[in-house]
Amino acid sequence: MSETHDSQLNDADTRRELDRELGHFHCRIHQPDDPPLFTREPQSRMHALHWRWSDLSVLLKRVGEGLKMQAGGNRRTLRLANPGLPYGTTPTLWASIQVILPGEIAGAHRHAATALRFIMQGNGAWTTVDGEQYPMNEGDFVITPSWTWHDHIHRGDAPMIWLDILDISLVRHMHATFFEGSQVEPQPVSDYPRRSLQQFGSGVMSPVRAQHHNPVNPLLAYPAAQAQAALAAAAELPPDPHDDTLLEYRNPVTGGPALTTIGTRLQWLRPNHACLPQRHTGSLVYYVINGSGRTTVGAQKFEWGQGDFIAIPPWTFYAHCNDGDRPARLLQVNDIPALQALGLYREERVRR
Ligand code: GTQ
Ligand code: FE2
Repeated sequence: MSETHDSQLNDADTRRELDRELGHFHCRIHQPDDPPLFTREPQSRMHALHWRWSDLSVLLKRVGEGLKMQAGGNRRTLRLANPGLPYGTTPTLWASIQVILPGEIAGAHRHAATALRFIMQGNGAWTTVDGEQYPMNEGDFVITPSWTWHDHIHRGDAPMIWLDILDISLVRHMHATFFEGSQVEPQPVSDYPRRSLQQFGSGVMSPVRAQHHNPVNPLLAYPAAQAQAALAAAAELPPDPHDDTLLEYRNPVTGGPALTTIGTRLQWLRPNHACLPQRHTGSLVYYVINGSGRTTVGAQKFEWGQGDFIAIPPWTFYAHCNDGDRPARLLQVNDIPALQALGLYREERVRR
């Protein structure tokens, strides 16, 4: 009886034998030592991570002083590398800090990967995206939708840095990588170099019949002053229990996130408000614009301050707390739009 039962369950030898034959036909069957096809819930190999500004600032100085821009594919960047992953910062996103020196030109190219930039420090650089040219000053948010030509020029007189986030890992997983260009020269600038901002930048009015615009998002630049004013106004309202005050950089036409695969948000954490834990599918990268606080991510606790970065893996509980006496402002970048587009977004919010 037990022998029959056993041989029904244990066909390991047959499986292995058959698998060898099947391999010839490029087929296979599940083997006893294969990991399970499904886990009950996501088990990310990405590590929760905290990069401190005190470390980054020293490294950035060395990168800025030591590395030539041309040698690095016309870009000089410090990448935030996650030790749990073969490459990138999260399963989908690459976060890098780009250093540009006065007078430098990061020449034109385009790629299938979508990019966004948030200016960390400095003023006087300009980015040109499909012929439109926007200033890059501290706190500005500018986007490079998939396959748009882009180059950056620094006309200021001191080195500057900004955060680049691209969905390179997502595009790589999809085997959808395209790249063209790498010209040293900047691209020509349009006669109407601020058109997207002039048409769509007010946030409250949109043109009834728009002139030519980018198909992904007609708005390419989100100046700091407007976004910060919106955040400060919203922060006067009662806090959300999980996120305090969290605003999304929107596509003015769809009302959805500014980019199709990447979500970008500004967060305000008021003093003496401990957010409740939440988890969701999708990964996060945080940049601390100013202020200080702590964030628990799974079993870890990160005490952060201005200029720090935090990466949060998918389906891991996290909760922020501002224990300083001033508001803290953070930039949150996520891959939630990609998960939503695929029907894979889920969230759990712990109630008090
Ligand atoms: O500025 O075009 O950090 O193409 C990585 C790839 C920046 C850019 C990065 C890029 C860029
Ligand atoms: Fe690029």
